[in-house]
Amino acid sequence: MLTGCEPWPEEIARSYREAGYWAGQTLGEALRGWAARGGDRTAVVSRDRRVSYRELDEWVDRLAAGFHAREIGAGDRVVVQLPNTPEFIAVCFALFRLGAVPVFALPAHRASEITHLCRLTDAVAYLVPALHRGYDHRLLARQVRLAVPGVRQVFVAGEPGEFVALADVDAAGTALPAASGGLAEPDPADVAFFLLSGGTTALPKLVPRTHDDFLYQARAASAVCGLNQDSVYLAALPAAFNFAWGCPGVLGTLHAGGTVVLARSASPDECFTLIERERVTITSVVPTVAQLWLDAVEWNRRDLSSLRVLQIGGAKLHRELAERVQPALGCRLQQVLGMAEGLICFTREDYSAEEVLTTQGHPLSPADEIRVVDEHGRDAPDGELGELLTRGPYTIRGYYRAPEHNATAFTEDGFYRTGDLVRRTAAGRIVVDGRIKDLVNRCGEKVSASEVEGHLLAHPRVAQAAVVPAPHPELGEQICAFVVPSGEAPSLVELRRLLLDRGLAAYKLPDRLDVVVALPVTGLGKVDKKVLAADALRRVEADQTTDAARPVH
Ligand code: J2J
Repeated sequence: MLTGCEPWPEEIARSYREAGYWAGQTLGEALRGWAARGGDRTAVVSRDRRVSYRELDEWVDRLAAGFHAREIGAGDRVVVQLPNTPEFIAVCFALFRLGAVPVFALPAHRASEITHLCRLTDAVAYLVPALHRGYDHRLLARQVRLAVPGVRQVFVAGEPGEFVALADVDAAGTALPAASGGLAEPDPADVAFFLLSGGTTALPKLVPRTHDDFLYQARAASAVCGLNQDSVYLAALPAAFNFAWGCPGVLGTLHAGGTVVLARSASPDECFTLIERERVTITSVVPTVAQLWLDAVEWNRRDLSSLRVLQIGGAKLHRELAERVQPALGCRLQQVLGMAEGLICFTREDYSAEEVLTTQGHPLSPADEIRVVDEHGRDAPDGELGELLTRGPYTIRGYYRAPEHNATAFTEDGFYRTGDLVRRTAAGRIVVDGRIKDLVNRCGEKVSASEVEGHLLAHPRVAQAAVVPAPHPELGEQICAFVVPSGEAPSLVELRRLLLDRGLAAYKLPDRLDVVVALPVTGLGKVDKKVLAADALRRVEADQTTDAARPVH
């Protein structure tokens, strides 16, 4: 396994193989099988293109050959930041075939996140769109190359500027790597790609996912959702997000022989049009997007009757919203509790209506092990709140190159501490109550409080800063910054501009600012986030009643 990654203990790995969870196949090989079965049926659709299974497979081979010719090979890390386009899928599979390891950046990431990812992984290449949502990613690539010279090559989907056009990598006539000296297939037990954790640390931790473990996840999720050749999955969220990539998402749909439809944004306009045009049967969204859709459906004229399942996950789904899904969209709701690190829970078709509305389901795999523990690490009885711990055939044993963090994020016997506060019902369903991690869950995007705090402290007139969540009707949670100024307090606008200038993704900017004379501290002298969160809630409520100082978003 790639150095810096924590493998499963040998005996456990063997048991996962013997039980058939790990099939000993790489993602690149899997696509060959899917293409052999799928042939000329449509694998991927985007706004303006349709790619058949056969075409996808051949395209992937040409790209693999092109990357190989440009000296990208087994074990090389490549930061991939592409929007939902067929290129994203083709590039990832091309890298899988070479044994190179894509690092899944999100389209919203900027210099701060991308340079971190490139440095942490020693990436040799970076893949970007030319323009996305009005932003020129070639500018970002220039910054990244200056900051991290190890990034030898930049590939651009679109007009490349001084970089290499992805279209030139896709060079017909280049010898396939397999034919040009017999490149070995990567080991199915090795890392296929890196997902980003929604974690608590200042910058995202990298989640190494293996061919074996992820193919199992996609296969099993596809089975739970009953996908088949007639399934049409709409990727409304970024395909680089685990939820849209493999729960069952893009990979689960390709495994089932269905069709993946790629939306550039989760807007109801675009997604409803695609649902009608492509007869989409299943899609997945975060609660804030679900809310937008449910509001839009009232005036929307599109025919959404093909939709059978709306998966909602990524953040707490409130009952009032959950109740609106079936009547408004005419489809079944499926709640999904997932995490880049692994474990996924789904509500199932045979659940009672009440369970679907109020629980986040039970684990995907019979081999998923779940514990709910109190603060002393003792198992909590059913119905009692505790932290969710888990291990299993698709849950990592450690983050990449993070031994110190791993020492606390995992138990000695390999359980991942999710940081989620849950209870288990007598029927074994998991209900998420909140979280013990230091995060703001804004529209399903996990924003690390300490990361934002670090950047706020860079302002010369910020002496102390603390970031906590507060509820927000549209965002789910909003980012509240408390600042102790030195001298004249900076304004929210000023701080937001500073954070943008420092290369922070826009979704991490504080929604509100409260200037205070001191931060509350615990007995140990740490900032007391519980007190602060309660304070933020009071202030938000007070603002609502006086209708003053609306948050910026
Ligand atoms: C409450 N909190 C939830 C839910 C995730 C599928 C779906 C989502 C993700 C994801 C994912 C929640 N109710 N239904 O990877 O495959 C919070 C928890 C969890 C964290 C993980 C998938 N579903 N959460 O959101 O890695 O706090 O993955 O630990 O981004 O989101 O975040 P992330």
